[in-house]
Amino acid sequence: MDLIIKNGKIVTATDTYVADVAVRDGKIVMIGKDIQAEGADVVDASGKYLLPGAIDAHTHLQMPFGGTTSADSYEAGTRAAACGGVTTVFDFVIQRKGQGLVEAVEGRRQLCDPQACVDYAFHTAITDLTPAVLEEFGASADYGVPSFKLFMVYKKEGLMVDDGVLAAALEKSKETGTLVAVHAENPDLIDRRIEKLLAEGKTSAWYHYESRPEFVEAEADKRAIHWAKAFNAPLYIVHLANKEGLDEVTKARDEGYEIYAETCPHYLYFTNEVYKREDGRNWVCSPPIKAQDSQDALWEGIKRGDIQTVATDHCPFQSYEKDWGKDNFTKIPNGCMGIENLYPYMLSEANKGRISFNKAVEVCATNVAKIFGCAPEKGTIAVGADADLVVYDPNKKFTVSKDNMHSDVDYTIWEGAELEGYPVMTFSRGKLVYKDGAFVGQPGWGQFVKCHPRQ
Ligand code: DUC
Ligand code: ZN
Ligand code: ZN
Repeated sequence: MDLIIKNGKIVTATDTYVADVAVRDGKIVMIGKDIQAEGADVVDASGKYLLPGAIDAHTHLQMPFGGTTSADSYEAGTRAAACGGVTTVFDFVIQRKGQGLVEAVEGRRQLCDPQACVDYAFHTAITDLTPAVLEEFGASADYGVPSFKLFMVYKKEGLMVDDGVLAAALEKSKETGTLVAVHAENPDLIDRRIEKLLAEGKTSAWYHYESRPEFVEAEADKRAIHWAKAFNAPLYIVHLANKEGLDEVTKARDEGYEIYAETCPHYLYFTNEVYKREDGRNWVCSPPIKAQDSQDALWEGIKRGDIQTVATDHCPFQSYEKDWGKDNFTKIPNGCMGIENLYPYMLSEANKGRISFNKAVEVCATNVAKIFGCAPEKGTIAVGADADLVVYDPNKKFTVSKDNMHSDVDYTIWEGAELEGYPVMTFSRGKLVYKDGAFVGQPGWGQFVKCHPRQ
């Protein structure tokens, strides 16, 4: 035995109980009472919670975007992840025009492998769905990347696909056991609204929200769900932020369709009021943060189970880059940070009684592993699973500040957020990577997680 974590209150998506967890060669090998083993490191977790490491289903590390590259490298992003109790990140590979799917992933792995401080998996954002790429869905799944994202926006940026492409991908996904995810917003409305707002001299961050309000997102959610239903294909809507779209998800699920929805911590904590702030540009992301009624609906959706995952869409930019849009909101690189805040925030909400700890584990870890094919190795505490574990102190009070975060970005939108409880240790496959506020892991430790296609 290499490690025994004793007397922690183990929380999974379904159970809560006190026990010891024993780890050998990076795997959980025993769970029980009074486990003894000579030579093993022993951690006393009495009075603490022992949780599965979170899986961030949605990050953009070191990604060329918005005229620059997102500010967290794989090293910085996964270092911050470790310090926030995230032990696996799903990052997006962007397929270049003409590029094969496996080729795109292999290229990204070369960047990621030497830098990753925790384990990582990929979704591929398909920008060029040629017949050859459609035929490669199965090969990508066999390689370990059985999920694809399609952008219904970002026309000028060359990322957008049309409805024909979306429908073709959905149809193919069914045959190949893969899963299509969408960024849902209506591009034509956005472009017209931007043109009008700028012509009227409306250039502040608030108008980023006004250019793509609730109904702009809801229409695309409904359209994507329509196509998924038409082909009876599973669909995953990333970063859902509006009530009307969620209502459509709920309806489709009630009708028996396999529709999944993800939301993000910034949609759960902030409202569109942030865009009225002098530093509102820091919250500019797409879809934008919506009004209070959407936030309330998202929390209800989590409680009902109609939102299955909470992930970050971590895509930070430095202040000077956000400043490019001081006088024109369309020049602000889109994206917010959250990789280090996701689990502490959701767990703090659990600690305050808004949701159960089991629910926080379910949406931040277990459901992600199940939906994207890395269960049973990831996402829970069970014999045979990877020893990706978080020791959480429910009594530790924590105020988020740029100075106690571990990414490379020079500010945080979470500045001043007061959390009840905080992770005190993170283990990645049994290796301690974070302890009491400090990163203690190493770049290159993280491994590629080969995800399984759906059955
Ligand atoms: N939205 C963002 O805000 N940033 C990255 C990509 C995206 O869709
Ligand atoms: Zn997106
Ligand atoms: Zn994203």
